[in-house]
Amino acid sequence: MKRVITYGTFDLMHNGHIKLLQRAKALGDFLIVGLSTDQFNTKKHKDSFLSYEHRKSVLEAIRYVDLVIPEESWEQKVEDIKKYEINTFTIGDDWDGEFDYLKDICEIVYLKRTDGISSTMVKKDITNKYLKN
Ligand code: C2G
Repeated sequence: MKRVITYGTFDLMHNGHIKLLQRAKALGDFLIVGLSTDQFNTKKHKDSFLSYEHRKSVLEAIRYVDLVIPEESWEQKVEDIKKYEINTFTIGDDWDGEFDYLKDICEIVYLKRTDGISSTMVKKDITNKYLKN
């Protein structure tokens, strides 16, 4: 069984996230998602609209996702890869090169980021559409 891991905030799930998860799963047989906790989001200078528990329940309902674990620090990736016997680490190429230090313990795949959509854009569009009137 080929095991894949990826990490992210996955706020306000959109097709950029879905396409990432779909391609991540296609890299193996079992996909683990390290989901950024609300506390870790603060360290990432990210403010997710939905709570960790809400984002976790959405991810767990997606057919490509087999397990969701909390992402609480930048440093946990090495430990996670060893603990879950990961073959492949993958993430969008907006992170290109940032995680090459993992190359000694697993394969690294940077997947093309989907253009034209982001959680930030969704938040802005909702604001413009519903709060301006
Ligand atoms: N993504 C994508 N296309 C988009 C938006 C996001 O492919 N239009 C990908 C990102 O590249 C990432 C995943 O979807 O691989 C989750 O995106 P975010 O929730 O923005 O994750 P991020 O804040 O980049 O967290 O330790 C790694 C970090 O936790 C990654």
